[in-house]
Amino acid sequence: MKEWQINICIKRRFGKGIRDEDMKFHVLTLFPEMIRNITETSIVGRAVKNELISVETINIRDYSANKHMRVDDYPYGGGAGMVMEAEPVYRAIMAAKQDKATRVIYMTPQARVLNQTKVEELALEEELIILCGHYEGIDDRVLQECVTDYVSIGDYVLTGGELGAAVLIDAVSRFIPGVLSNEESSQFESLQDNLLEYPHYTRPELWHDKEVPKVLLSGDHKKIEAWRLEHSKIRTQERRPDLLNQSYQICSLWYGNDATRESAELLTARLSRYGQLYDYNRRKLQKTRTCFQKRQLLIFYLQAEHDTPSERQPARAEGPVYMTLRERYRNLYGQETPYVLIYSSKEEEERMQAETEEFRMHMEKRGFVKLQESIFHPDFSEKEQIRIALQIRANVAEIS
Ligand code: 6GU
Repeated sequence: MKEWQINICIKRRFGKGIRDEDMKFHVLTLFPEMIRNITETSIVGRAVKNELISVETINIRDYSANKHMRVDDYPYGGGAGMVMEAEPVYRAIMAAKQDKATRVIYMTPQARVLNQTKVEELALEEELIILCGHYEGIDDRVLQECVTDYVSIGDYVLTGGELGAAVLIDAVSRFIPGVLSNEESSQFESLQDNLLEYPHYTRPELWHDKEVPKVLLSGDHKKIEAWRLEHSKIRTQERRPDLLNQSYQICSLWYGNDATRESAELLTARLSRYGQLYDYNRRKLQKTRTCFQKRQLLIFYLQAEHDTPSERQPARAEGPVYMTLRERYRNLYGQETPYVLIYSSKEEEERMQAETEEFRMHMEKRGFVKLQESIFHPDFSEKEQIRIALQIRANVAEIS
């Protein structure tokens, strides 16, 4: 690792987020006991007790329009099995729905399989309605009218959606601050980088003739991080090679003062456990020819103060001389390498328009592809920061 590639993965700085959001789950089901079971025990149970999340179960049968409390009927067109009627499901949804915009998730094998990105996205909501079907399914008309998200938990068929709902609640709850005792643990995760976790070890050092890898005993954090990244990759190659071509190394290139550095550190850590920072205030780095690969994602951070063209003089006695983007990054080469531009404010975005367009053309010739522009600032709320990180990840997922 080169001297300017400051590895920031050990930095844990999410404590300061001001965030009191909890999460309300409304589960619509014919078998509320199945849901209660998971919400009364373990970590999810503790989170409910501590009022970080709440799980309300609504028995669809209570909304039956029928005096026998029946909720299902024979399918039109014939065939085996029963179909849940639209009306009771509709009434149950309406009972749960205080806010018109609340997302309604239908648990079904006929959907995309839940993944970590979807979980994080759902964790940004304040409330979720989860609909569990049974029998052969639910009358499609109520689904068309009410459901916003279809979620499966894997390519197999279950007897009902309740286990899926339990999985969803568990996975989403981990992202609600305070649910996990160590808040950071949900940020630095396996799968965040589309890589599996490296192997873990604890005492004793020798067990059944097997030793703990020596580097983990060295106390050298840089070496340990490098070892972990390497073994994450090896493990992913062995067990989930399909994930590797969705995996990007985050490289944050910044130029400016401590505010820019902070912005770069924060967003990088939100995007990746293994992100790297390149301090382009360094002349040496500006002069060094640097080639990037296809599987790297470059993030450029702009900063109002330093990037104001009127400040072509030294901004301050100690500050760097203003350089255009193109001058600063003249020695970069890519191979269809995607990049993102980060502005620190809306005003900056407008002011920089002409220059960033010139930069885009310059970069295109050098083998880079612009992915997006965003505004990011360390003072943004935690939610907003996560939203921006998710958006970048979603765009990266689209090109891979
Ligand atoms: Cl969410 N529901 C049901 N019934 N079956 C499934 C599923 C969900 N995910 C995979 N199979």
